[in-house]
Amino acid sequence: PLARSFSMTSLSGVLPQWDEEDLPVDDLLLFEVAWEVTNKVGGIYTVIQTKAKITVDEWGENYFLMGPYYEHNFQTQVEACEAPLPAIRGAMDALISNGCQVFFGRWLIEGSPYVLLFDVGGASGNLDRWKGDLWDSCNIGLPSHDHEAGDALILGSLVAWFFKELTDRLGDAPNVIAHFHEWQAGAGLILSRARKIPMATVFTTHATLLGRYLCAGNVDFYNNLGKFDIDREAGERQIYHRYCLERAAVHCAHVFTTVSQITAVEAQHILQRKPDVITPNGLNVKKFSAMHEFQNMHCTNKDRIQEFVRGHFYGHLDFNLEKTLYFFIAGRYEFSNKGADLFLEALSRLNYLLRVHKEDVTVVVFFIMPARTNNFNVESLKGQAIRKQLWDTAQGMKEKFGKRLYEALLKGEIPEMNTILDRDDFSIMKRAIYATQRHTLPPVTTHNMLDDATDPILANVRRIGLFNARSDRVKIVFHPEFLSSTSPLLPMDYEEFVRGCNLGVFPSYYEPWGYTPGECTVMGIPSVTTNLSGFGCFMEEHVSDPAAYGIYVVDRRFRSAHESCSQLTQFMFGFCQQSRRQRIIQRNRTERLSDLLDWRFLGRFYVHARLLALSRAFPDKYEMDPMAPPKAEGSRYPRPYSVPPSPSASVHSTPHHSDAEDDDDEDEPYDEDEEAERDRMNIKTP
Ligand code: U2F
Ligand code: UDP
Ligand code: G6P
Repeated sequence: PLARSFSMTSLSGVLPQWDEEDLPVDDLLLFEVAWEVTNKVGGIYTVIQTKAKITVDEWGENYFLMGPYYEHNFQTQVEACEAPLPAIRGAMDALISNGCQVFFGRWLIEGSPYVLLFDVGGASGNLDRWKGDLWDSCNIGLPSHDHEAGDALILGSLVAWFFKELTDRLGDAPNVIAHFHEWQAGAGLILSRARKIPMATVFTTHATLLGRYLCAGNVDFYNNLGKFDIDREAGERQIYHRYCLERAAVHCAHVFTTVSQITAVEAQHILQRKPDVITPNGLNVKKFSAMHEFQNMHCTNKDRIQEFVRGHFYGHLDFNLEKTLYFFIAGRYEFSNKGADLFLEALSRLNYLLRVHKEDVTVVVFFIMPARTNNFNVESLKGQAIRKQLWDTAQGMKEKFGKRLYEALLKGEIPEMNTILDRDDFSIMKRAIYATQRHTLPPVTTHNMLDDATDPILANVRRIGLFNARSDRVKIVFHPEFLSSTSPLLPMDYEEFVRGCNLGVFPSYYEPWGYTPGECTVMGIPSVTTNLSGFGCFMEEHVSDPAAYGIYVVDRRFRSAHESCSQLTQFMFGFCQQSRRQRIIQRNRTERLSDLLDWRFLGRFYVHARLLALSRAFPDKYEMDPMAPPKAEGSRYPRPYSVPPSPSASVHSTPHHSDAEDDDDEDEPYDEDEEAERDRMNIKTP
């Protein structure tokens, strides 16, 4: 049993408590600093990039993103231009005349925000001096072997220097808000505050360094949150200096925020400050003009995945592709943090259940997690080549057949079907079929793995024995590289792939937010998440019956690993028992949750954090009434009106649906649009 004592109610006060008036953005400048501005590393890039549009809509020309300069990124993503404000140009010139390179332009993403990028490599000659400055201002010393921390300090020193030059030139107005993300940007905040630069500051953490390390090390994290000797733990993992940067930044900020309630509790213990505001991660939800467009997109992309499967499983296609479901997990390869361990265990049980219940469903499961490889393996490439060859053979025969049929019809005859193709044609077809014989099982991985023997996914696949045997109802495909539309194997980009799948499975143990299930949601693809992920908790809080909407939340907090695994297995088994029609209805519901994840709603938490920071940095100018009554609760989605409380429960309570019935949409008086309309009217709008 896990963490029964772990309570988060104490943090409900972190939601905005005041009705925000619009910020006087014309009299302000907003800067957001992050290592991932124009530079994709992980989820923070997604935060910054998807949020840009609504921030530009609000702030217009007064919004600037700051990050590291990389020549390649600049050339491919940024359109250089002159900075609009004389004060910004002046501050840039001050740095440039001292030998540091600063670049300005528009980032070519939706919203085209301004970016200010600092050449970290070019300024590395100053590192030792800046290490001294850091030590003098806050007694944090950086070891020479940690280049990532060194780079973070260089960026921070350049940023703080820029802000000093800028605010000197601006004087009293406009006021500056500087919002820093994650410890890599933290040095800029620490130095700015040590130098008493007059600006309002916000710091957002997207995880805690120590939390990530402790969880990856198989520690019972959530039951022991209050008990860790944090300094010693950081020291033992050789991240003490990084931890100090992170913690100092947290305490220097006027306003401290994090991405979820669960990470707020973690931060309170690990970083020793309670977040002032929770700033959940949103998405830039593009609505598709046609109502059911995303259903069609599911269908066409699923066909493309199916083509891959036809090749990969050549010679073993004794399962019905019409009754095959596609599940996947994707993300950075943190085996246990991302819950791949639990997933594999549950898949082994699912395989057993599908076999004993003699279900005719087959599940093909993709693991998309980058590991060290030496390119695609021969067997996988051969599979696709054979599929292509069969396709070409079929096309050739079709043409011959068509031509002879045409000739016969011209003569007024109906040809003898048995003789329309000759002996040679049959030989060609037989040879093509013989080529599909194989003496090996379809491979579990698509690449040559460098650490084959020790790789955790492969090691566990060996242990549970899921080797893609004919009798297995669960088949595994491990693709240890992010997807790309230029791949010779599975030529799809990630978004297309997600759309084509039936279920995303993300049973994370450590996940401050977790973008992957949210991305599934806005594409109308159901997913599994957990109550240890920020996203999962957020959905449980805002949706009455998440499972009915295709969001399955595995309880990893109050149950043992064994119980969580059983629950995950039941979710997946229940999903497999749904008819096609039930899946279509479920996808419609899933997609309806999109509004909840849209920055147009979630962006207001950022607005609140900025106002709070202003009121603390410039109390005379920006007032906030701390006694104002709490604002109304956020939006909440009720249970869908029609039918079952949850589709998996419905399997028992509704008459069995056969796939034959699925094509007939008239057989049931069901109106999805009407249901949607009723749901909408029940949402307390944000
Ligand atoms: C969080 O994801 P991130 O994309 O920020 O995760 P990483 O890019 O892996 O970075 C996390 C930090 O931990 C450090 C790393 C970063 O500072 O340098 N780190 C490390 O030093 N050594 C390691 O072996 C592993 C990590 C979060 F996890 C998601 O749930 C959120 O969705 C996302 C966006 O908010 O932020
Ligand atoms: N992702 C991707 N290509 C892939 C698989 C995943 O670009 O083949 C992206 C995915 O869209 C998501 C990010 O990687 O935006 C993972 O973010 P998440 O918040 O789930 O985890 P993090 O890496 O931040 O811990
Ligand atoms: C979409 C399409 C349907 C298709 C279905 C497949 O809804 O509009 O034409 O039959 O997807 O769904 P499935 O859950 O079986 O992948």
